[in-house]
This record gives sequence, structure tokens and C-alpha cells, in this order.
Amino acid sequence: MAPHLTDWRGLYHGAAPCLLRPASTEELAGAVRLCAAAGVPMVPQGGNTGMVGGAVPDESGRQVLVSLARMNRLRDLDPVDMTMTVEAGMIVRTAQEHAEAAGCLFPLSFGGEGSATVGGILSTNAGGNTTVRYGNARELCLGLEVVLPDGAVIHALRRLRKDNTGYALRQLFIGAEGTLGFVTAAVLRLVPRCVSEEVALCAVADEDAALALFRRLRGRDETAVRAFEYLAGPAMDLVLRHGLGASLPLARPAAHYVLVELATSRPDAGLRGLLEAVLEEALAAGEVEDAVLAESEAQRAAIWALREGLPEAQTRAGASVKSDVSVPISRVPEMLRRGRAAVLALMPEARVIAFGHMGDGNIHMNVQQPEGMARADFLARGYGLMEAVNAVVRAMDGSFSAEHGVGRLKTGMLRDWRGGAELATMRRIKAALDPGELMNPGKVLPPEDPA
Ligand code: 2HG
Ligand code: ZN
Repeated sequence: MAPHLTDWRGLYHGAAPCLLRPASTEELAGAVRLCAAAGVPMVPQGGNTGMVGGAVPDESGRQVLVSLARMNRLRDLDPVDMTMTVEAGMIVRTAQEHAEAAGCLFPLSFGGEGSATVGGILSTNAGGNTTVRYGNARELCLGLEVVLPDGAVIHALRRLRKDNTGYALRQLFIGAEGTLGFVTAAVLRLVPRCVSEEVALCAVADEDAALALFRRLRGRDETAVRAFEYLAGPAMDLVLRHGLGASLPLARPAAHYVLVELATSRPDAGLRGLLEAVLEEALAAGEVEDAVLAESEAQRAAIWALREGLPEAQTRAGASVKSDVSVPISRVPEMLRRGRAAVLALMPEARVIAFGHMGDGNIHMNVQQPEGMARADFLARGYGLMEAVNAVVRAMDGSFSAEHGVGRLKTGMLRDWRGGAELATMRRIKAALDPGELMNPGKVLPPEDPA
């Protein structure tokens, strides 16, 4: 059970009496009824790739772990409805492959897709690299099957584009991080497969220039931009230093980079010409300093490897503190500057590793353990570093967790940011669905204030 008891980042080390691996919704429902009758808490776990400790049990040894890895079947795929019905334990990449085999695309895409599961991405409302174009997991889900904390089953695997029949219950379970029940299957929305793709890596003059490039691309064809990722210079340096990407495909290192991916299902879209024209304009305007366009699938993959290598590079470089924040897109450049300054004011020797999904306003304002500082000393200051970034983000009407969720790590922030009627309503929903507090206790909702 060892790999299931620790989170990907190694922040938490829990204990559990057992790991349940049901093979069907009925088996899970039966197990849940037993747990409910005995008052045993349950922790759902998908691919265990989460960043906030949401999928591991606590240290009490009382919480039963539940994996739906054996529930990984494709129940249906309909290229006319453009939907696929899959079980929660299916790996996201497998779901993408099924869609592709049918001439479609399941467009959610992120670094962990080779391990993360469909149940996990829905329970955390995963975002990733393509939110700018297709939205988050929530926008890609039409129907859901859920086992409730008492073992009752909601059968709502409807594949309808219009269905106004009372409360949209599925939205409650999407992003609930397993605190309201188990997502056991889902109807996912598919889109037409892309027939052409272009990827470019650009060195840009500064943060504002990066945003200006995004606006130029979106202005030409908003449906063409599939990813618009920002990397600060130190982030690129870290990936290259730890050998996680090929060499830098530009003449010289820069202080700011942007990865652009355009993709279209239209055979006559002329993406290459569009990208070249926009880059020429941006070069002339002094926004882009240098750029390389991928000439082959191998080069596209090599450019993406520079971006996708970042989480692993951070792991290899020691401990890291991760601030997964979002602000309105217009304010990303200012947030990058002020966030970096706030971290350095607190820890001048820190390495600020900023990167992420600029096109949707979500940046990972991460901090790397400084060389020469002990891991434990650095981590002891982690919450303070996150709060320094949070103060900047909050002043800009942003969010302390854009895509990674609350888990166990950020329940205190939820109390701070979403207090009042918002948190009170969440507590009432929790109490209504899970009165015994058996589903993933200690996650998302902070403990009640002592009366
Ligand atoms: C990504 O965008 C993931 O690569 C992980 O959300 C970000 O490691 C991180 O902070
Ligand atoms: Zn991300």
C-alpha cells in the first residue's frame, strides 16, 4: 500500500487499515454502505498526482482508502453525440486514445495525464494547458454517476446538451475533491480532432509583451489558440539544468518565454501563415525578441518537454513551495512582478520559478529551496511564502488555488478567503450529503471554529 499513503509531492505520510478496489459501482456502493454503518471514514484516490494532499488518508490509521482503478471501462463512445461514457478509474491518456481512435479529441491535457484518472480530474475540476480553449474538466462533463456517502447511487449519465431539470447536481461533485461522494463514471464531451498544429517557443521582452502576444493571436483567430504558456527565465534554466528538456532551441537565454500552440480542425485554416504573420508583427513591435517554430512532431514534443519538465525539475532541485494562483488575464503581468517581489522581500535568496497557463490567467508562482538552505528550514517557511503571494493575488481579485484545489494543504486559506455566506453554504451542503462526515474528512473544508 505504500505508494498510496504518500502524496506525489511527499508532503503527507498517512496510514490506512486497507485499500478497497471495487470492480463495479454496485460493489463500491455495497462497501460504502458497510463503511457508513460502521462509521468508517473513506478517502477516494485516483492517480495520486494531486498537489495539495487531497487524496491521501490522514495519520490516524482509521481512514479506508478507495481506488477505482479496476473500474476503467469505456462504456460508450458516440461520434455523433460527440460524447464518451467512461468509468472513473480510466487513465486520462487512455480516454484521449479512445477518443482519437474514433476521430475525435478529448481535449483536456496536462502533465499528469499519463497517471491521473477520469474520476480524479472531475473530482478536482482539473484545468491544465488547454483551458484557454476548451475550459476545465467541469466544462467537459455532461453527465455523472455518483455513489453517495450512504451508498445510494445517482444515475445521471445523460449525454444531453440541454437539460434544465432541477438543480445541476453533477456540478456539486465536480471539484468537491471527494468530500461529497464517489464519482464512478462520467459522460465526457468530445470535440473534432485537430488536423493541423503549430508550436512555437518565443523569447519575449517582458511580462507585458507576453500578454500582448496573446492578444494578437486571439485577435486573429480566438479558436486557434490551444495553449499559451508562460515560463520565466529561472524556470527555463531549471528545466535545462536538470536535463528534462533538450537544449534551448533559441540563440540565447531570455528573461521571459512563451510557448504557443495553435491547433484547428479546419483543413483550410492556414495556421502556419497566421503564426508567422503574428510573430512578425510582434517582432516589429519589439514584443518578441526571438522565436522558433517547430518543423516536425519531434520538435513540437521537444518544445513541450521544456514546459512539461518543470514539476519534475522542481522535484530534482530540492523542496519547493507551490502557489497555484489565478488573476484576471489582464492582470497577469502585474501579478508576476508583484508576486516575485513579495517572495524576494521575504526570502531574498529564494529562486522564484514562475510558469504556467497565462492564456487563462493561472500562474504557478513557485519557489525553489535556495541552495545552501536546509530542506526543513525552507519548508517551515513555506506557508509564509504562499501567503506572501496570496496577499498580492487577493488584492487583484484572484484565487489562491486556480486548478490544484484545496485538499489538505489549503483548508486554512479557504476559511480566510471564502468565509461568510460562501463557506457557510458549503458547510450546509456537506452536512446535507455527508452528515456523518465520512467522505474524505479533513479535506477542503476547514475545521469548525470552536464555539
Ligand atoms: C503544471 O502546470 C501543473 O505543470 C503543476 O499544474 C504545476 O508543479 C506545479 O506547480
Ligand atoms: Zn498547471
